[in-house]
Amino acid sequence: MVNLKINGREVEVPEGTTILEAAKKLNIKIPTLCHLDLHDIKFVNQSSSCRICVVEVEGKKNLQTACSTAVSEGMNIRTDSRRAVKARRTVLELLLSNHPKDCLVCAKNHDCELQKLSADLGIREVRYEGEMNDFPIDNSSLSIVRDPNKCILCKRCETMCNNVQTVHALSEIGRGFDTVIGTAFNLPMHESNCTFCGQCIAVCPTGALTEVNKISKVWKEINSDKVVVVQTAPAIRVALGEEFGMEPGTQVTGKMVSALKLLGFDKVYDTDFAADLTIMEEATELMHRLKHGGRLPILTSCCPGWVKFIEHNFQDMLDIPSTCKSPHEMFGTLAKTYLAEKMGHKPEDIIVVSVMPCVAKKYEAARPELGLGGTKAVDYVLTTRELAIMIKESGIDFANLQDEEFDNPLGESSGASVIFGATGGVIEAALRTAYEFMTGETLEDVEFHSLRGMDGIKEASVTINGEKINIAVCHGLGNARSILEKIQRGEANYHAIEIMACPGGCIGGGGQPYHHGDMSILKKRMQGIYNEDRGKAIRKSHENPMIKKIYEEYIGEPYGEKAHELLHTRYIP
Ligand code: HC0
Ligand code: SF4
Repeated sequence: MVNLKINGREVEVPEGTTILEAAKKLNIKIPTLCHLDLHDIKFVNQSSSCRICVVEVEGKKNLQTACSTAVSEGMNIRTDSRRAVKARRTVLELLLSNHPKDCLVCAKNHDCELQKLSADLGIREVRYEGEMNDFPIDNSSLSIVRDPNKCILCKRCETMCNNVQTVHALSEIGRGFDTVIGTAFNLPMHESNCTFCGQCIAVCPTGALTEVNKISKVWKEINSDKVVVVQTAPAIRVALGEEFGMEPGTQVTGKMVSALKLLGFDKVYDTDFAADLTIMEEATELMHRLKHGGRLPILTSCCPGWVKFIEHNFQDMLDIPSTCKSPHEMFGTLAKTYLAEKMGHKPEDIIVVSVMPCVAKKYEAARPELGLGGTKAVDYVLTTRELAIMIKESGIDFANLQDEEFDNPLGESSGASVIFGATGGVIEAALRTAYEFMTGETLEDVEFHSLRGMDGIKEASVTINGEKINIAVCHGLGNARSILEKIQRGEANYHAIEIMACPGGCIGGGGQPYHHGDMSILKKRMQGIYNEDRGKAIRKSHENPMIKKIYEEYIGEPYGEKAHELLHTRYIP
């Protein structure tokens, strides 16, 4: 252990602790911009590039960066000396001198860490005026807008993309004033190897990386003659409340439905219904592969960031993901076929909007192989944050809304579908159904706790009909890469694997309310998801009465001919 003094107060911390962490123990906050420590997923951005956290250390001539300087025995530190505070303010003013000051219209207004720090340090003028960068804005992709003029070179996105996700889409280009964080050869994002997972957006402290905004397009549709139907992903309902001051994990399903109706959507449906449908198809596909010697392990295919990752990096393995479309695409397909017939509308008169925690879904919706003869199954994707803006701009008092129910026939769902939103949930839901399909027996205990939680790779074995089925779950693309390499080397003995691109699964998606590095928020959302499952009368997908009905009325057999035509897809090398 090491003993030291910070601002005159004594503290004892383990060897290797940084000044920043030691100060935290004394409830002394040293401001930072580049530093980010998401310890639950072993992600630390320690680039020391912003120099905001400088402190005075007795005996040292220069100020030291608290985020990267380890404590030593007898150290005497001042975080609040005039010299340290003045240096911090100067660094911040220099950053602001080359930053567009369009905060009022910036996508990050109120969520920007640079803006907040300027307010916290009481900056009232920027004393340095000089040249400003004028880089082109990259809005080439369907998911992400990159504005290098707002980048403060903190490298959080680079660490997230390269170290956590192992995609290596972003890195530093150029020198000095001309430095940008960009793609290889500074190509537009849509031409790069970016998976659109959106995790760079989730950690960007400023408005340099944001989602493509579709709010005005959706308003236009709502105010048109079209029938505009909306579906909501599982992970939205435990995070949307945060935008209205509620605790993370608060279940706002009923209020969310009310708000969507007030916004003017003609019908409000649930992606969870389609998640139940996915389970019917995926569980049947697994049984089919087991019975007919198909290639194993089967990999879940509902996460578009992950699908793009395997298409880029493991082209020899494109026969192992499940061929199931993702639930919101299944929903879109059924909305424009089954529902259109039921409602007596032409498919082209129906507009499908998905509210998702994810920015990759925006890109996924435009994939041609998921379309329906020239039209898209899903027309627009909004993130949780975009929905919150629509609710706020409409003056809806969200916190005091009465609960309302989803519309039917595509609004009824089981608890199994809700847990799709957290890492491990898809495979747990599939097991609840596969077990009963394969054994013909009732599964009494539906909760598979070994598949839950924030560990990067989780494993479990379940015995079904005397056969041991080996399961793995991973979240974060770096973990996906290690499991795929293990399969490639022939060292893996799994039957089924769930992969989600975002740490924590969809609850941690790049379109969710910003967590600003507080991982307890993800855990609370996760708890909210499991609470919602526990509160459901039906907790297995195949017991959802609407699912039974749609197979009887329209689809026929799970994994049958019509199911293939409507609900399955292929992968592009
Ligand atoms: Fe997910 Fe989904 S669970 S990807 O994580 O499968 O985005 O929430 O909507 O489609 O259902 C995201 C969340 C979804 C889809 C579902 C899946
Ligand atoms: Fe990297 Fe994901 Fe950001 Fe693309 S969206 S640059 S893959 S972190």
